[in-house]
Amino acid sequence: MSKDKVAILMGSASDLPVMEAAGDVLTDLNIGWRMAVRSAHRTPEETVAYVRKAEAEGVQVLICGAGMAAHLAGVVAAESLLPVIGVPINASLDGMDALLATVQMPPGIPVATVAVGRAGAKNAAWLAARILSLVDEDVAATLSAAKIAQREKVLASDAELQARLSG
Ligand code: RP5
Repeated sequence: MSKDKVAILMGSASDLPVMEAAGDVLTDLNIGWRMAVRSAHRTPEETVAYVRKAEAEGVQVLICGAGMAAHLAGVVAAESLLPVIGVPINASLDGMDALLATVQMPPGIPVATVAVGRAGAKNAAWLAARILSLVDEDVAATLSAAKIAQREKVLASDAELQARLSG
């Protein structure tokens, strides 16, 4: 059994500059993860094999990023009962093609679709952490601390702004 709780898949190595943001957030949250390039279109058999192995090794959430006709998250959701989070990537048409291909799943095969690009990749990791926190007290505690830190950061930036405006 591996310590990796999240697997990050991407349709092409060209997606890495976006998808690496998901790994960075998971690392910050102290959650084990793995990453691979698997294409729904170019390597369908290897994609399914990767998912099967990840399941067998204890991975609990799957994050899938792809651009253009982005079928990776949908194919993975069709193959696995694990929660699947889809990250649309802007490889053409400002990412609208990937957004619609990822989000418009038929009933019964859900893909939790986040925003296009790096913001979406980051939120995919945050959402994966929230899912894991349901059964992992350490992750729950890390998320609580992160929420407090985010609040304090915003309030500190406002205090700085107010000081500059009044000074
Ligand atoms: C998708 O096609 C990939 O996810 C990528 O976003 C896009 C272009 O792939 P490359 O031609 O750069 O390999 O399958």
